[in-house]
Amino acid sequence: MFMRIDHVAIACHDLEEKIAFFSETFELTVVAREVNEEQGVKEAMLHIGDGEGGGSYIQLLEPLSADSPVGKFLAKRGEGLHHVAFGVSNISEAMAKIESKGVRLLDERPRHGSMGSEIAFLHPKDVSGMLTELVQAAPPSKNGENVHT
Ligand code: V0V
Ligand code: CO
Repeated sequence: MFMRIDHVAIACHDLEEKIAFFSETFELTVVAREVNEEQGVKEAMLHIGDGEGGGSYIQLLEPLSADSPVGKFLAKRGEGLHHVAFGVSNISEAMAKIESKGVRLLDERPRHGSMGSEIAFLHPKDVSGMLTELVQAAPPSKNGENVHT
């Protein structure tokens, strides 16, 4: 069901500061930036890998408000690893299969994610304390433009 690790997400107070740190320290490139009102985040994706066949990302998350998921996480735990996202080919099918095994879904239906993806979260308490995200990537666009940023 899981084809790859899509991204590892880090909660932070200051997105620009963390972008500078990760891109300079690890020689990573920012490939997308987005404000996602529904998820309550301002985020950036830094690409890892050889650029062929998708690769994976570090996702940096700054909360839009204190009462958002990432805002609450920062208040409670401080900066750090927030979630791990796995790539699936069919998110609705994966959600149904996972739910049938007794794992609680935090989303009843897929939501809009970074770079045109569809995403859904699983309850961390049912996955050994790991907030887990499913990602169905957007189909590759013909002209290479990301229409979702
Ligand atoms: C909370 N808990 C976590 C956690 N956040 N455990 C592991 N990792 C995390 N990130 C624990 C928390 O310590 C509590 O355990 C328990 O879960 C319930 O947490 P809570 O503080 O009472 O509840 P809330 O209101 O903070 O909700 C937590 C959940 C919420 C996970 C339900 O954050 C959520 O719905 N997250 C999914 C959406 C999301 O995170 N969006 C932002 C990323 P104890 O203390 O009771 O033991 S958006 C994104 O990734 C995008 C757009 C993308 O990839 O494209
Ligand atoms: Co994510």
